Amino acid sequence: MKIYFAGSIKGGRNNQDSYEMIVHELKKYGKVLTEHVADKSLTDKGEMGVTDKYIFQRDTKWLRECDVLIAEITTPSLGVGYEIGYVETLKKPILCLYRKIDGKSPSAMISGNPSVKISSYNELAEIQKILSKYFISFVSN
Ligand code: 6K6
Repeated sequence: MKIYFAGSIKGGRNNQDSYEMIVHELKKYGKVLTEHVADKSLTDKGEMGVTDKYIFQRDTKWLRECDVLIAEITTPSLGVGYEIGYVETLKKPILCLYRKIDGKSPSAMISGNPSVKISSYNELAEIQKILSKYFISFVSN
């Protein structure tokens, strides 16, 4: 299974620890196309040595190739929102995770969207259970 993991880059790297945990867990279920999104050394300045055009073409190709999109949406990101919309038009499954912080909640364009499944967590340790439950139902459907 090819998994596209989406997480904020230019939007801010405050939740990078969650991205790392999610990618660690996702590797149990398939090939993560976008492991670099969770990389601690990647800052909100982005990847060094590659152009924006290259990133757009590579990432949209991966979005067309993937079997599922898993997005961490706690830190709002234009890029992640775009990726969710792009995959929705391809009718692929989408799971969004967000961490309950300071009473903030995701955009209504995500939480009100019937094509998107959303799960919230308080602690990083909960991520493992959320993903295992999701992929068990994914395989049985
Ligand atoms: C390169 C040079 C300067 O800035 C960059 C940005 N680098 C990126 N590298 C890899 N993936 C990216 C990059 N920028 C955006 N993305 C994709 O959009 C990823 O798949 C993320 O899920 C999402 C992040 O969007 P922003 O708007 O938070 O950057």
